[in-house]
Amino acid sequence: MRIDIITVSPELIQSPFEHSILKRAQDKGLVSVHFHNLRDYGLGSYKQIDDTQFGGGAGMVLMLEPIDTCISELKSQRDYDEVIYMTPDAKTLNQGTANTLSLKENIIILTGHYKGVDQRVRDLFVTKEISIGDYVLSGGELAAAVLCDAVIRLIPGVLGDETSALTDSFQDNLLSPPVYTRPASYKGLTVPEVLRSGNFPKIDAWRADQAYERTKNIRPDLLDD
Ligand code: 6GU
Repeated sequence: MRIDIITVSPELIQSPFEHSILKRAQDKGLVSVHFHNLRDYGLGSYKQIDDTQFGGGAGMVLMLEPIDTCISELKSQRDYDEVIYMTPDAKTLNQGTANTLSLKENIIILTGHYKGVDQRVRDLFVTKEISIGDYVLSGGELAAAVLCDAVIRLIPGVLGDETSALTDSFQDNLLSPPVYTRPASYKGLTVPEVLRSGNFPKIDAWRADQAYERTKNIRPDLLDD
């Protein structure tokens, strides 16, 4: 998989890709991530990338031309499955979307800033818009890093234990059951007996029950569908 990230702040998004699982995925050649500084495609000697909005109002808007130039250059080099725009005014990211995206070959992720991008960017180039939740971040960069983490860890071969992504919370619309490690007893708090019983069918049943109870208490909305 190849991911091209277009941003006004590459420095804000690069470091998560230099550590842990995201780094290992790249080292293994399972994904390549490329950053493009929108400023490099800016207009004139000031490399202008934003302007005030028509109709008035506070906040700058990212201009159409620099984004067009950058996306067109990328598209001239290869075909893209999706051009994703990170914005709070979109459908919220979920595990299903992450699963779908993990199967794509080439994607572009555009991150907004300031007041966002000229609407015509969205009309002309963007194929999918994603928010990561109902709150506002200063820019789409951190949201793009969140999206990439959720997607990249699902690419086959990225996680050491092939099955571990499958038992994650949300993979099956249930929250994860509680987990414990040594010591079996600590300051009077003991690990549930069943987990130390060695009876694996019983352990599975206990975990399924706990997952359901947790979901019912914390996220009943997940049980609706
Ligand atoms: Cl994708 N961008 C911004 N700026 N804020 C957000 C977001 C995205 N998702 C939730 N809040």
